[in-house]
Amino acid sequence: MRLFTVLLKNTPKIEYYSRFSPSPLSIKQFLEFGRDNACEKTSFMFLRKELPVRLANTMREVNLLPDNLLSQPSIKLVQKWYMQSFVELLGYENRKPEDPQALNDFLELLIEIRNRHNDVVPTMAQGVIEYKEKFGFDPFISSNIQYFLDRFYTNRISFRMLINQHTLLFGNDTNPAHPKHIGSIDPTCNVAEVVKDAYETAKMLCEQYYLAAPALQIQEFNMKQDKDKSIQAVYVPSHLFHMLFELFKNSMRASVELHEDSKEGLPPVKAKVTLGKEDLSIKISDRGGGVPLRKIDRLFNYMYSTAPTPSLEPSNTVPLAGFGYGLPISRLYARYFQGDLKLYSMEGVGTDAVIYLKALSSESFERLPVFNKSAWRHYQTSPEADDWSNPSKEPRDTSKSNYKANR
Ligand code: W6P
Repeated sequence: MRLFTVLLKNTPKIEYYSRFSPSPLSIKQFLEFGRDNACEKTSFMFLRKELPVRLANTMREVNLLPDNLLSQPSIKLVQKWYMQSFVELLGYENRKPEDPQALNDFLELLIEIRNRHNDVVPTMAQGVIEYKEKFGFDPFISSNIQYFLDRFYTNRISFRMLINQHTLLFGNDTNPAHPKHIGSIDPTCNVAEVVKDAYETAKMLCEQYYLAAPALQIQEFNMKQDKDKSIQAVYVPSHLFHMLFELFKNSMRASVELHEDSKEGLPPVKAKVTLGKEDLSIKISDRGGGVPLRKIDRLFNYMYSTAPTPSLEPSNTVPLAGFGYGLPISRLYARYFQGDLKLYSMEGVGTDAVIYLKALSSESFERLPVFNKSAWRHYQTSPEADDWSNPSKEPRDTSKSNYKANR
């Protein structure tokens, strides 16, 4: 069936499911559910409703994008994937949880859906490129896209989190490498170990490309647990790795490019891991020359950081490319469980990047976008005339410079 026909037939269902708000879970809840005698039937009954709810909320929001963007072929392709997954999930509305066949089919469907959605991020990026090539960079569209993609990718992170928990807990492949993990969660995640891991991986890329890489120095301040024990988190190590790897790539690139020809050698990248009552924080500091404040926002801007004509081929991308979608998506991973990722740069010297995580798994609830009136309003606002003064080139020309003609 054509997309149009499928869409027409299922519009009432999308509408129905999008009226429910997604139900956020905390890491503690993920853990408790998965820990002892996790029940596949319960998980099945939760997911056959929650997954369509999360899909429908996001699908409604996609439709609010400007027509010029929606009509790009890459965006259409992504919409098709969402529609197909949504329809396939609806096939379980009336299946019996007592039927072992239904449970097995459902598990296989989740794996299929996960694979289908593997390339959503580069494909959406391609859509933004297609738009930019045809219509150019527009600050209004850019802020629309920023708002949308932050929510869309957060939804995707959450969707994959739910799928991964189900398939890891109930698939036959019980994770042999990490028997202590509950699905994708490590209840005793050694943060410094993940820091070292991410550093080593970035270092290999850096050395391949630049034939040198900065050293790493790690410091820990455990103000909460056993003072001399390394800091542990209840967290998804793959999320943490993703963020740290991205930060290390950026720090290494800046450091090597600034100090390539200097005799003093490469300044090390320093990592500081701290644990307080509320926050578990990880700071990565480089001496790579920093970024002026004016340019910091751009590092997180999707439209700005999509290169004009990149290729989807990984072989054509530069190692340590950085400044792609890596930073904005890393920040979404941090925010997903109520943390954050911030950059503090001092131009001329270097940059501190800080990842903030919640120290308590009972406080790390999923932070999920909801499709509602308030979200809808974000897409309707027209570009306002600026409500801050513009410096004039000719000082005190009272005849025109500050005359309120703009709006
Ligand atoms: C830089 C630019 C940057 C982005 C993110 C993390 C670290 C750094 N260092 O110079």
